[in-house]
Order: sequence, then structure tokens, then C-alpha cells
Amino acid sequence: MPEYKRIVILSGAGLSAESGLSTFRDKDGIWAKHKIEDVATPEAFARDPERVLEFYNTRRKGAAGVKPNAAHEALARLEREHPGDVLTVTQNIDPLHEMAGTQRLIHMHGEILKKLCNHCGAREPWENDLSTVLACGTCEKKGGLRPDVVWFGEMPYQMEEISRALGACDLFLSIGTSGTVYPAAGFVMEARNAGAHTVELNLEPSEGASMFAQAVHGPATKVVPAFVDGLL
Ligand code: BJW
Repeated sequence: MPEYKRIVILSGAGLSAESGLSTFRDKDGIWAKHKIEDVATPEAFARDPERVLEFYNTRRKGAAGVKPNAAHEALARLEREHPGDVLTVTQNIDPLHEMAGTQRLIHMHGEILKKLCNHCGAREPWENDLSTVLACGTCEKKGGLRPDVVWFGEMPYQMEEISRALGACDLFLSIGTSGTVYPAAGFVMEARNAGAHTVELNLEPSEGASMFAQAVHGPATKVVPAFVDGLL
């Protein structure tokens, strides 16, 4: 394999599936049990904050004790051992990349282990349940605390930094994502326009599979370590 100088990795829920966390759009995924418009929009939070907070309280508890798998470990090893730049951009709100040791990491859809105050914008680590009666530690107002996650209609985090990295990368890897949610689903085109080699590593061909120059299909814990071995 050629020696790549600047690698951008985009990860999605499929990467954490073998750690025991549900994906969204698979047959038994999260959106088969909950409607997006009930739990993952700012309008849902405004209408019924207790319901939205309960949805995330349950997911926060479900993520406790979950461990990174062989694919997270391999990506952390790639960052450590590759002589060029490696930036990991994850759509996942779980902490499994950082638990595996990845350091250059952007959580573009936020983090379940942080809270955000809708009143003052304060963001802080938070591992407990959230409720509408809790007051923000910064502005002291009640009723505005929510998980620090990006809902539909909200702007994902650090988009300028991501765009800069995509515009300069020579290898783009998309791992465990269905390629249905924008802007992440458009990253492959940005990387292609920059002249990068583009690879999809996913259980099955994603919606955007035809946009990639190369595809490797199979469970992340098998295909990601093997691909990283090839790169190193
Ligand atoms: C495995 C595996 C194994 C399984 N190994 N693989 C019309 C056209 C274009 C865009 C839009 C549109 N209408 C609206 C939009 C924008 C909208 C959007 O994209 N909608 C589409 C659905 C059409 N996007 C937004 O609103 C975004 N913001 C935005 O665009 O801002 C711009 C803006 C804002 C305001 C004004 C003006 C402009 C925000 C999107 C936020 C997404 N949020 C969520 C929830 C986060 C919190 C939470 O976790 O609850 O993010 S939704 C959910 O989907 C979550 C995920 O990060 C995201 C992506 O899902 P992912 O990771 O791809 O999971 P799955 O389940 O879909 O796929 C898993 C894959 O893994 C599958 O392919 C499996 O096969 C595979 N797999 N096991 C390997 N073992």
C-alpha cells in the first residue's frame, strides 16, 4: 500500500455494534423502537423534555461498562504508529475511541457523557441521569439541561476543522456508517475532490457505497484490524 500522509477516519454506530451498543437503522436498531421526531430533534425536547431525557438516560446507563473492541483498538494503533497525520471524526456519542487510546478525535454529533445547558451554552462532563428539575451549575437556571448531542436540524460540531482535514487528506476511511445522515454522508465526496483514496469498511454496502474507490465488507472487528495491519 502507498504511504499516506494525511488520513481522515469517519466512524459510525457499526463500529461500536460488537461492543454491544445498538446501531440506528439496522432491523433491531434504535430507530425501530423510537421515532426520530419524538426523541432526536430540538422540537421534541421543547415539547416533551422528560421523554427525551429519559431516552438518553437509558442509553447512558446502557453504555456504562461497555468496552472498546478490536476495531477501536486497531484505529488507536494506527494513530500511534502511522508516521503521517491521522484524524478520527466520529458520529458516535459513546466514549469508545478515547477509551481505546485515540487522541486526535472529533465527536461531531456530541458526547453522551456531557451535558449542555440550553440557557447559557455551558458544556460539562456528566455521567448521571438528567432531569428538568436539575439546575445548571453555571447559570443556575432549571429546565435547560440536555445531553450534549447533536439532533436533527442542529449543526454538527467542529465542521470547519473537519472540512479543512478532508480538503487536505490523501486517504479517507468510512467505517460502520450507513451513509444516510448529512453532512457526514457527504464527506466521501469532499475527500474525493481533494484527490484522496476512499475506502468503505462496513458490514454491507452502505447507501453511498458507489462513491468509494474501494470497499471492504464484513464485521468491523475483523476487517478494520486487517486493514490497519496492511497500512502499517
Ligand atoms: C456494521 C456492523 C459491524 C452494523 N461492523 N459495520 C435532505 C437531504 C439532505 C440532508 C437533509 C435533508 N433533510 C434534512 C437533512 C439534514 C439532516 C439529515 O441528514 N437527514 C437525513 C436523514 C436525510 N442532518 C442534520 O440535521 C444534521 N445537521 C445538519 O445538517 O446541520 C446543518 C444545518 C443545521 C441547521 C440549519 C441549517 C443547516 C444533524 C444530524 C444529527 C444526527 N444525529 C444522530 C443522533 C445523535 C445523538 C444520538 O446518538 O442519539 O446521530 S441521528 C443518528 O444517525 C446518530 C448517528 O451518528 C447518525 C448516523 O448513523 P450511523 O452511525 O451511520 O448508524 P446507522 O445505524 O445508520 O448505520 C450503521 C451501519 O453500520 C450500517 O450500515 C450497518 O450495516 C453497519 N454495521 N454492524 C461493521 N459489526
